[in-house]
Amino acid sequence: MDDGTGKNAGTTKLVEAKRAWARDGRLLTGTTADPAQVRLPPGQRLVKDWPVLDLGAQPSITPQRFRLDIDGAVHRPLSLRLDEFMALPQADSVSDMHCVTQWSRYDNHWRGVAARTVIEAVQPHSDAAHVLLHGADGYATNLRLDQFDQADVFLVHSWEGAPISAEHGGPVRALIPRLYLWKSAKWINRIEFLVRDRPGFWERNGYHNNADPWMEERYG
Ligand SMILES: Nc1nc2c(c(=O)[nH]1)N[C@H]1C(S)=C(S)[C@@H](COP(=O)(O)O)O[C@H]1N2
Ligand SMILES: [Mo]
Repeated sequence: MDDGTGKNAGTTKLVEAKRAWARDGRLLTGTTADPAQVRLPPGQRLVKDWPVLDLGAQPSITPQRFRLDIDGAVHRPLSLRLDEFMALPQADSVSDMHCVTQWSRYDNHWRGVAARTVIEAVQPHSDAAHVLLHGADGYATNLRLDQFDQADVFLVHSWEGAPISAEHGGPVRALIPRLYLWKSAKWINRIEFLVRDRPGFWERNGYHNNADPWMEERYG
């Protein structure tokens, strides 16, 4: 799916539709807000449920098949089995999520491993400035290392006290609550530290590289 053609006709249609939205600037309100003042970003509406959104190929990651590689521009690359990942220091976190398709959900209770725990463990090279998060479905999404290196960024395995379901990216997904949710890779299997930025799937298909909901950075 590297060129955005997707895995089947349905996926291709979905990607095409979203490319068209990006071209037309659909959903843009033309306003921005200060996250310190305004909890709900511009153009968003609150939901109580948690919608499922992906490219349609939901991999089934058994504990045996799970692997998380953390590599690239780091001094101590890691390749973790699920039990090794679960043995890392765990933390609870509460945060909001904001999807570019205009829904937001407040007060999600997460449990997982802090991004900062992982960063400390692998020791990024001094010139590492970006990360690319990969999913087991072939998806990828990029962010700056300083955006990943935040206290509210986690690799989560539980939501509201229960394991994250397969459709939401379980057993482990990324969670970057202050960026649009497409930056939060589901079924995460690789965190690649980079010296130079490299766009992921939606970033190559019309979405914004930075994805700040309060700046309404929907499209690139
Ligand atoms: N591996 C993977 N992660 C992914 C995606 C995907 O297709 N594959 N879709 C992204 C997009 S576009 C969104 S909006 C969110 C949706 O997460 P959810 O289905 O848990 O709501 O996952 C993001 N992470
Ligand atoms: Mo999305």
